[in-house]
This record gives sequence, C-alpha cells and structure tokens, in this order.
Amino acid sequence: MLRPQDTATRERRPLTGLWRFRLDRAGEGRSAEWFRRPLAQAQEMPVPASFNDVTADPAVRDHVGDVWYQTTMRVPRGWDGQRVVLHFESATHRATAWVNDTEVISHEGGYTPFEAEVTDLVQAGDEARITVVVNNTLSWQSIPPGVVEDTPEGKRLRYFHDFFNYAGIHRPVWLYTTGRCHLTDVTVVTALAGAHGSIEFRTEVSGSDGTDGPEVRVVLRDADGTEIATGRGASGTLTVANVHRWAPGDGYLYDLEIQLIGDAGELLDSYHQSVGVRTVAVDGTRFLINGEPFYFTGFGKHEDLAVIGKGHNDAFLVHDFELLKWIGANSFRTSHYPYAEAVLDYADRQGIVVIDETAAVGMNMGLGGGILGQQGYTTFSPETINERTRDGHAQAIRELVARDKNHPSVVLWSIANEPESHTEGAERYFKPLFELTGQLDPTRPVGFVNEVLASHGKCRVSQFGDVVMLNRYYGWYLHTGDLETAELAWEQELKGWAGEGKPIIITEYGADTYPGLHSLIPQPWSEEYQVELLDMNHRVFDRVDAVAGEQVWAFADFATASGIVRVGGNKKGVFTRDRQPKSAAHALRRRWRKAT
Ligand code: BDP
Repeated sequence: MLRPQDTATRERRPLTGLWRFRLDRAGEGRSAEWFRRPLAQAQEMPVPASFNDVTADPAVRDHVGDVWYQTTMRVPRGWDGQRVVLHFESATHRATAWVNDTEVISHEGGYTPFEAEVTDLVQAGDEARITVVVNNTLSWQSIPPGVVEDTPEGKRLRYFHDFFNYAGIHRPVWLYTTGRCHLTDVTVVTALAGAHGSIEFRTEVSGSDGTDGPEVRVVLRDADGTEIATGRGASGTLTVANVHRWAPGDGYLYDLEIQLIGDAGELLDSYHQSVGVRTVAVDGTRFLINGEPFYFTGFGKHEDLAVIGKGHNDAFLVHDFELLKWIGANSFRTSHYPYAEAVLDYADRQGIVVIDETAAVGMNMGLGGGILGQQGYTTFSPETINERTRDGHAQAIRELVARDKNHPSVVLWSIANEPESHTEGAERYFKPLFELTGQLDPTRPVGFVNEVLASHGKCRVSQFGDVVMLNRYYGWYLHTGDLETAELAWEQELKGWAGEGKPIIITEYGADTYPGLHSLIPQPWSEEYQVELLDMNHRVFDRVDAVAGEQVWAFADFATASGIVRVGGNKKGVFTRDRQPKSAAHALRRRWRKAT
C-alpha cells in the first residue's frame, strides 16, 4: 500500500482536526447503526490522538470496547472522475469504517495502515460522512495479546506489556485521489559496487485497460533535483555513478519518480519514492552498513506523550530527533510496535538507524509488564496464544514489511519483544515466522528480542535470528542495588552469547529513576544509581567484542498501567516524559559523543 501523496496526478486531503466522538458503553452502536446519522450525544475529539487522556473522565481513560468517531468532509469539486480512496495510517487496535451508510473496510492491528476505494460512494462537491468504530480490546488472538476479565464493576482489560493501552485514531486519515490506472506498489533494493550504486525497482499497477498495461517510466533525481538516470519497464535496475550513499548520520536521499504513461503518451500516474542507497549485512559478529561495522547507540522509545498519548505529533518528532543528536545516539528501536510513517521518513532524512518492531509484545506468561512474575496462564496453548494468534502475527509481519521495506533507515526487523523463548512451544511458534520474514525481505537481517528467562543456553528461538538482541536488567531486576555482583553475572552471560558468533545488540538495559532524587551512595531510583548502572553495563559491553550496539531503556519516561512498581508510569527514561534530561543523559552524551 502506497502512502497518499500530492503529485502531478494525485491529490490528498487530511481528515485531521476535531471529530465527533462517543464511547459505546453498552456496546450497542453497531446494532443501532450509529453510522447512519450524525453521532448523538457526541463530544469533540482530536484526530490524531489517543482518546484516553484528552478528557477528565476516568470512564473515557479506562473504557474497554468500542468508541465511535465521525466527521464530514466536502469532497473537492475538482475530484470529479477521479478514483477516491479513504486511507487510515492506523487505528488502534482495530476499526471498521463507513462512508455515509456503506461499510467500506475493517482492519485488525493497531499500528499499520489500511484503505478502501470509495469512488462510487462520494460525489465531487458534496459532503461525505465518515464514521469509524475503533475497538481497544485485546485477546489471546490479538497482537499484542491481552484478556478481558468480567468483574462486578464492569469489564477490565488485563495485558502483559508495560505501557498504557492507549487507543483511538493515532495517525492522520486521508481522502486521496488517483487516476483509474494507478501504481499500487513499488519496491526498491539498493546495492553498492565501489563508487557506483544500483537501484533495482519493481512496480505493480492496477486499473489498466489493455493486456499490456501502461508503459512504466522511472526518473531518478538527486537531492538537488537533477535528473541522473531514467528507466523503462515494470521492473529494472538503475545505475548511479559516484553514488552519494545513505549512511548513519548522512540521510542522503534520491527521488525515484514512477510514471505510468497511456497509449496516447498521457501521464496516468506519477508517484515519488525516496531512495537511500545503502547495504546492510551481518558478517560473523559484525553488523555492517555499507560494508563497514556499525555500532548502535541509542534507545528503545515509545510513542507516548502527555494528553495525546500515542497520537503522532510533528513537534515532538523533530524535538526527539534533536535530543538523539544532542546525546550522540545514532539509532532507536520502534519498541514495541511500528511507529508512524512520518517517523521513519524523518529517520531516513536524518540518517538515524532504526530497528523496526512488530506489536508482538507481552507474549510471555513468566513476565508481567517486563517484570519477573507468573501470570497464571500458559503462554503457548490451544486456549491462549495459538495458531490463530500466529496467523495474526504473520499478518502483522507482512503489513510491517510491506509498509517499511523501502526505508533505508530500517536495517533490522524485530518480530517480537521478550516472548517466552525457552520452551518447545515457543520454538514451534516462531520458526515459521522467521522463515516468513526472511522470504518477505531477503535484504535485511531478522531477529527478536530475548529476555532473561531464556538466558544463554536456554533460548530455543535465537537459533533462527541473524542477530542476538538482549534486554537485560542486571543491577535492576537482578541483583538490585548490587552493581558488583551484577557486573560479574552479566559479563558471564554475555560471554556465553558471544560464543554464538552473531552480532549482539543490547536492546534494553536501564534503571527506574525518579528525577530529582539524589543519593550520595547511589541507591536504586536515584539519578546517581542510573548513571552508575549504565556505566557498569558499558564496562561489560566494552569487554565483549561481539557486542554490536547498546540501546538504553528508555528514551523518555512513559505511561503504564497502574501498579506498585510504577510511579506515575515507567521511570527508566533518560529524559523525563516532557523531555528534560536526567543526570544519565549527560553521562551518555559524554560516552556517545566521544565515540563518534
Ligand atoms: C522490558 C520490556 C519493556 C519494559 C521494561 C521495564 O521490554 O517494555 O518497559 O522491561 O521493565 O522487559 O522497564
């Protein structure tokens, strides 16, 4: 699925702003067909945003079930004769949409786009009513999983991941046009040979009359807009002499314009795809970008902000990347779900490297929200996470790769965060998912993020990965407050992993830290302890050659479900939720800026 664009042949209108909104407390809206008329008893709600924290009403924050959104839009008069598409960048965790009285699409999965052609349902110059029911319930078959428990006080949602279950329309919604004959997909794969680069492209087209389809022409322009190569045909390879490579810290992008040309030479479609020419490979314990060893520095992040929750916000997008640069980070992981596409576009342009993760988080009944402790269920079983879950997981991987395959910033797929991985059930569950990801994208390494219950020697899933990604809390959940013991134990485990001969990326390490809490002899929760814990980790990493990267948990403090180990959310941020530095930010800056 292509992102909506304004081009010589395409036009788009954002449906952002205030929509009508209503909780469906009794779950009656679908049978009462609320989409048929202006939403009654509605309040206004911003799109994009999570609905949870916008009002002052606990019933909204903690609602479990359906919520309804509705807006009207006047279809531009000039769109007569065009193909019209309604496009959602995401709706968390599932949604069904209607245009006027007609249902147009349903989609499962909270972090990937979906769209429906609505040409026959709208009239240029007229108003169209767009209604969306969004559902935030999690089940054993959803990605991520969860359980709804019926209590005398109502439905309560229990989930096993450590961030608040924000929901709603988190990203922009668009109405856009194409001609009848239009491009539906483009894939680019780049390679390097000395000073030369090559761009292999494959296109897919729909809606053409003839059996031959339209003629496909491609034009490659450099960042100054100078045309440097052209090609013809639905697929092919362009060569770029003296290529300007995309590299960490140098987000150089070419523009590939794909044109569809009709029989009479008319332009039927034009679409622009940015291209960063770079290669990614794993060689023994080294992670290579453009053939050179790359060491990841940075964070696991969250899409998480006061009031707007997981809603995308351009000001914070730019600000967060400024902080990444300030601190000397060259990368981040989209923990624990695919982020807004604007984030990946920006990472491409900024030369920031991304580990791109699915929303498969919390598939581990030995953990609760990242914390050791039994949840009272079996992780993989016919009644819990089962083959149907795996089908949904496979679909989440397909949608992630389809969406993000052309981003040069994305160098590695993470297909799950901290699932149970020491059991036979886990091995059976994950093997086909690794195979699938490798088939969908043979150009990028694939991995998953391992946790300590499947420490070295116990994990039955890491055998399938090209890299080892480890989340380890030595000195926090393990050997709390005793960094000496933690250091020895951590080094011992890490040396075991190093023997696997794969690059090891430490995807999480860190300590909860209450900003402003100080202690002369560093104690857990103090700013000093966070600094010392990170220092201890760095000493260990620097002694193990196979370590190819360090990403601290977490970039900023974030909201979680309530619990006795969370103080107004998870406080492992190196920055506070409003992006002020804790002492650890300065310490990391000294280490990472020196290294680069
Ligand atoms: C890890 C999880 C992460 C948690 C973190 C923590 O991957 O989502 O927030 O632990 O406990 O297990 O802070």
